Amino acid sequence: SCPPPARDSIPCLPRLPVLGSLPWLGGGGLPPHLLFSQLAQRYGSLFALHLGPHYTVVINDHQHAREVLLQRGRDFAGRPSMVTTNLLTRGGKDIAFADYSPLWKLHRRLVHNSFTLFGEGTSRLQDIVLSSVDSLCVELLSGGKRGFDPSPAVTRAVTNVVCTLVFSSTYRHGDAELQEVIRYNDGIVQTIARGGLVDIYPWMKVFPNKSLSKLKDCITVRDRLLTCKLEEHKASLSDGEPRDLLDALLKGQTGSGRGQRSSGSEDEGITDDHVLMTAAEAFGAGVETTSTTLLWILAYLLHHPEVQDRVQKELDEHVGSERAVCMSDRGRLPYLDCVINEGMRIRPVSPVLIPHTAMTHSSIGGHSVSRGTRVLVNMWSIHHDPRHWDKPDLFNPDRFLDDRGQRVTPPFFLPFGAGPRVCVGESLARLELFLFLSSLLQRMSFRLPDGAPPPNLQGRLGVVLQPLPYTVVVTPRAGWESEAK
Ligand code: HEM
Ligand code: PLO
Repeated sequence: SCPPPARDSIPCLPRLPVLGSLPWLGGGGLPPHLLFSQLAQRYGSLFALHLGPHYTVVINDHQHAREVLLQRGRDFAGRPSMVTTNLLTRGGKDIAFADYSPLWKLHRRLVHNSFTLFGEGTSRLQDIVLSSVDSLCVELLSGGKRGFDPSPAVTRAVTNVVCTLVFSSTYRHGDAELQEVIRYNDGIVQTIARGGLVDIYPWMKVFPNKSLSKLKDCITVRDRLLTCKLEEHKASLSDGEPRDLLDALLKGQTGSGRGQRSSGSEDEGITDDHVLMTAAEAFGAGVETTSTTLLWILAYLLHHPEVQDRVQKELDEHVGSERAVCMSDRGRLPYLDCVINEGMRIRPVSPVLIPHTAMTHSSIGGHSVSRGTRVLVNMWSIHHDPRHWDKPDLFNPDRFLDDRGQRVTPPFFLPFGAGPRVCVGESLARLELFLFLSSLLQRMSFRLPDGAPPPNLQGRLGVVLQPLPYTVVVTPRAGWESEAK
C-alpha cells in the first residue's frame, strides 16, 4: 500500500535572521500566555514561531496537549537549557529544569517516593499543615477590622509548612532565619524568569545586569542556609524513619544512587548537589505555587461572596465549629473541591507550564517535529477555550459538578500538567489547599474593606502568575470569636 501522504508543516509566524519571529510578537506588551492565545486566533490552535534562534511549537488546545504530554510524553519530556535556571540548579541537578536522562528518572522517582512517604499515608503531613493553619488563623483574626494585605501571613504559613517538611524547622512569627528564607526566595522569584518561564530574550541575560547579580546573591544565601541544614542532617542521620525530605533523600542516595554500580552508565549517581538542589526546589515550588493559588482563590471569593457563603454552609453542615477540619472530611465537601479547581482553572499559576523539548524525531497532530524542537503548552488557552467552557472568564465552581451533584474532572482541565513531567507535588498541593481553605473559611469570613474596589484579577506574570496586592477585612465566625483579639 501507499505510504501515508506527507502532511503540511505547522503554520508558522514569519521570521528574520537572528531575531526570529520577535518583530511579530507585538513588542513584548502582552505576557506570553495572552500573546499566544491571541496568535492562536489567527494561526490556529497549533502554530510555530522562532524565539530568537529556537524553533518553538505552541499548543493551545487540549487534544494536542494530551498528545504531547501523555501519548507521546516520552518523546517530549526534555527541557531546554536556560541561563537563569542553569544558575539556579547548578546546571540541571534538580527535577523541574533538568533535561531528561536515566539519572533524572531515578532522581525523580526518589523524590516522588520521598513525598509519598510523608504524604497521604501518614497523618504527619496533615499535622504539620494543621498546626501552621492554626497560627495563620490567629494571625489573620488579630488583623482586626482594618483592611490588610493577607499575602505576607499566607506566605509565612505556607513557608513554614514546607520548612517543616523539607528540613524539620518550624519558625515562630518574626524568626530571623524564616525572614531570611522569605527574602532570598522573593529575590529569586523577582529575577528568575521575569516574563514567565519562556525565555524569549535569552541573549539579554548574557550581558552583566543588575537582575542577574541579584539572582546570584540570593542563590548564595540559599546555598549557605541549605548546606548548613544538609550537614546537620548528615551528622544526625539514623537508621530509623526519615524525619523529613532531606533525610529521605540522603537515605535514597545510598540506597539507589552512589555506591551501587549495577546501573552502569551513570558514573555519578545522586550527588550531594542533587540533594541540595532538590531540597531547594521542593521548597521554592512548595511556597510559590500554593500561596499564589490560595491568594487567587481568596481574591475570587471577594468578588463572589455567594460562593464563600456556599462553602461555609457546606462546612457548617458537614464539619461544624466544634472541631478542626481534617483530610477525611474531603469526601463530604465536594463544593470546596470545585472552588479549588475553578481557582486553578481560571488563574493557572503556571500558564504555559515549563517549556518541553522533543528528545527524538516525533510528531504533533500528524505534523512531523524534529529533535530539539521546543514545545510550549499554553494551559491558559486550554483553560479558557470557549469550545469547552461555558463563559470561560466567569468564576463558576459549579462547572466541576454534574447534574447529580457529583464531582467531575473534564479532560481539558490540567493544572498540574500530565505524563512523565506531571507535577510531583500534586498530592501535597491538594492536601495543603484543602486544609488551608477549609480551616480558614470554617473560622472566618473575608470581606472587602468599606469602599475598597474588589481585587484586580488581571494578575502579574513573574515566574508564576500572581494576583496584584489587595486588602481584606476578616471577621470571626460563630464559635471562633475568642481567637480574635
Ligand atoms: C511541575 C503545577 C505545587 C513541585 C509542575 C508543572 C505544573 C505544576 C503545571 C509543570 C508541568 C510540565 O512542565 O509539563 C503546580 C500547581 C501547584 C504545584 C498548580 C499547586 C497549586 C507543587 C508543589 C511542589 C511542586 C507543592 C513540591 C513541593 C513540582 C516539580 C515539578 C513541577 C518538582 C517539575 C516536574 C518535572 O519537570 O518533572 N507543577 N505545582 N509543585 N512541580 Fe508543581
Ligand atoms: C520559585 C522560587 C524558588 O526560589 C526557586 C523555584 C524552584 C522551583 C520552581 C519555582 C521557583 C517556581 C514555580 C515552579 C517551580 C518548579 C515547578 C513550578 C516553576 C522558581 C511550576 C509552577 O511549574
